[in-house]
Amino acid sequence: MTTPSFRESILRHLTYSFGKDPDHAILEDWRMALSLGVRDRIVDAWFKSTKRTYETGAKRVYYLSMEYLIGRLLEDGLVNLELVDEAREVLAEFGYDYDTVLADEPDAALGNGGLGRLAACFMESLSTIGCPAHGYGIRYEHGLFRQSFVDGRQIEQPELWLGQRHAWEFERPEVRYRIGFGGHVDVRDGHYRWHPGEEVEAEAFDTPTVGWKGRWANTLRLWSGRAIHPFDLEAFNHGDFTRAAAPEALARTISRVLYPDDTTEQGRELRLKQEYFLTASALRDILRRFSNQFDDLRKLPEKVAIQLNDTHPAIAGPELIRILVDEKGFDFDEAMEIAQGCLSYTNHTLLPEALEAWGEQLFGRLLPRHIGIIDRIDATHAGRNPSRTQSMRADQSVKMGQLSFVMAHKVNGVSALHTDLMKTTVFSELHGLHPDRIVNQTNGVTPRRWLLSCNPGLAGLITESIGEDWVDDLEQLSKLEPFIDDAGWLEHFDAVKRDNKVWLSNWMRDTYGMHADPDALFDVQIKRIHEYKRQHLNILETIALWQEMRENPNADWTPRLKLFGGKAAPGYFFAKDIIRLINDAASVINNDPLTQGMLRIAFLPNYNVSLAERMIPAADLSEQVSTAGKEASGTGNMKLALNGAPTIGTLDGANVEIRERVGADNFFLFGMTAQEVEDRRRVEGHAGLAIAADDRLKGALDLIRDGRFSPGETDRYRGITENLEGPDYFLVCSDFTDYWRAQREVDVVFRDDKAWDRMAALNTARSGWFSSDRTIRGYMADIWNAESLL
Ligand code: GL9
Repeated sequence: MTTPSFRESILRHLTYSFGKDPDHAILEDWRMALSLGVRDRIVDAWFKSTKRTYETGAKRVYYLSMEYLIGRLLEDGLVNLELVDEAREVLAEFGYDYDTVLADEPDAALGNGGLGRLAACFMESLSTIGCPAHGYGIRYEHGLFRQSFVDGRQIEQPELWLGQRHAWEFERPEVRYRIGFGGHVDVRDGHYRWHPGEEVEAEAFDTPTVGWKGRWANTLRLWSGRAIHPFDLEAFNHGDFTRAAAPEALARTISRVLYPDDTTEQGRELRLKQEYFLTASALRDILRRFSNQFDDLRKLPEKVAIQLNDTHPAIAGPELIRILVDEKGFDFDEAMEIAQGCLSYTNHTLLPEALEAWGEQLFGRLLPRHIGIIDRIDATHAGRNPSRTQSMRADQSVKMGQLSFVMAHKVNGVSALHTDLMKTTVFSELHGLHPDRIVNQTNGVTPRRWLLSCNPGLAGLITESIGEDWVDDLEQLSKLEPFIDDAGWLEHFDAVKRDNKVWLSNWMRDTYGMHADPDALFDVQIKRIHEYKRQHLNILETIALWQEMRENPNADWTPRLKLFGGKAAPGYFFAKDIIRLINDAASVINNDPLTQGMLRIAFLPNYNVSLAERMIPAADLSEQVSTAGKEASGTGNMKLALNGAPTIGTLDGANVEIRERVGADNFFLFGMTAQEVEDRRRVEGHAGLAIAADDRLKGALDLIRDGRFSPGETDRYRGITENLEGPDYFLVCSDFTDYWRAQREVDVVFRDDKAWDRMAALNTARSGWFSSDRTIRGYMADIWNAESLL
């Protein structure tokens, strides 16, 4: 069989998969035909990879995650298979613009933020490296909500990524598992048997994920909820149509929505059900695959590595023990050892409100067998934990962090600082008991998406300068350093950034009617809205700067555009107030004739992966201003540095390592260290002291309190001002003065074109270490003991 050319393949799909000829095809038909053309090639790579994994009997990696923030997939496939030029030509031949076709694809927003995006970068890197792997997750019908602004306020609408045709998945109706909840547990002669009171079916949907140059492809398997008896015919025949359809509706709710919350646990039964649904289906699938190939379950840790992406799939420990003991006849201790050999756990945050703990009532009602197993794990572990201070059962709750730690052979943090803090704070005692268990794997980002495809201008300049090997060996970017002394090269680098800024500015004008001057400094803060990330520190500084400009309008100001993007959890009212304040400040400041051309604010709505791909290449300055000790790592910080935006930031998360690598001279450091933060919190009235010592800060707070940005409603931002003047837990006031100082340093450097370009280019040249390929290699070596099959 001869492989058809890419062009033929696209046209064939248009005709035979969608029943259209080129004259009648609409944009979506072309997008789908192109996608299926790409998918065919991915499938070829996929089959080869699967075959090779079976033949070698290699160890497989399983990534269990409640979130995969994959965004659009068409460009990913085209870029990794190097089909971009051909695709562009074919589309042009039929009068279609490549970028318009790509933009027609909905974003798969099956995640909230960094944790979900990291999972997506990891899937791509696992394939690029050729590590046999499956990602397991939930096929949410509704991903993260769509955000819009009405009078500056965040409005949430349901996201319907499956509302249009989706090219990338294969439904696997033959792969279904029954997942139980509730019911009771029988004990007979010491043997336990769980009889669930309710069951749903999990059905698999597979998306192949291809790596660089199509050398390897793995599977992202997402589970969808189905009813076991989808239709109650008896009810229907009695005319009760609602009741007849109820079982199906109920079963489907389990995969209906992604919880739109990044930190606080909803305490909702459905969330716990989702977590068990994902984990139990994944484990069934993993064991079925293992048993097809091997016979002795004691060999499981040799052939299977299961990574828990945060505690959300922590029930994997007890579930695996349950299967081994209740269904396969192992004794408890051996089952626990096998499970520990397979499992490892990544902690993604130290925020106390994000550490999952379930009420034992709820947990015991939903998973009556598992709560017994957890008590047994706890008792077994108590041999090493006599004080029981780190017990997973305290205050009538089940603590998933402790459970994950005890059930894992390795536990990792996501940046050097975060890993150190894990050892000295939440997990200090468990770390004392298991001093070799905690390891660090600093996060990374895939350079295929976050440089090669999102920033073709810069990628082109890099390839022209050092060849294309950097794409899967990002540390080669260091070879750019000598070019940075070449004035012509640096000008080229500057021109690329400028083109990207012009592009974004045009896009903002066409899409939102917003004005953005490409000559201004594009100062970018894009991330979830949270007090610890301190978007309010940024807006306070903006307001203070505006005041200073008004007082001195003829001074030689560096023009700035403050760009924001990010969503607030729907129930997080403080964060929503921050959004509104930024938008309110924008309306006032953007319309002030006195500061026109000097200062603007733009909050782009509905921040998602695709918007990030547009904003990051155009950024001049990266805002990473979290309270030190609170941001576990950050990954946006890496994407921005890689794309030539120096950071203004605190010594928090991976900022620390970014600064070490790009050099202190190429990073605008400010603020207290994690230790100083702890000390400062103990200073009584710290916020008041900071305000009294800084007239600019005081002036900005006064303006907000006096209703300058909320005419006719002076108390609109009372929540914010009272918080900042009172408890100010995140120490916005105490870090303000130093932040202001660092921002003025930015102003000075930015006005020296050469100096700025150098700094920006050095950020790119020295960010190679932040590739997720490096991170995955670290996991393979230190945690999974897995090998590449390439
Ligand atoms: C997070 C951390 O807050 C980030 O600092 C980190 O970079 C990522 C990935 O490790 O994980 N943990 C977490 O719960 N979220 C993170 O971003 N939140 C969301 O994903 C919304």
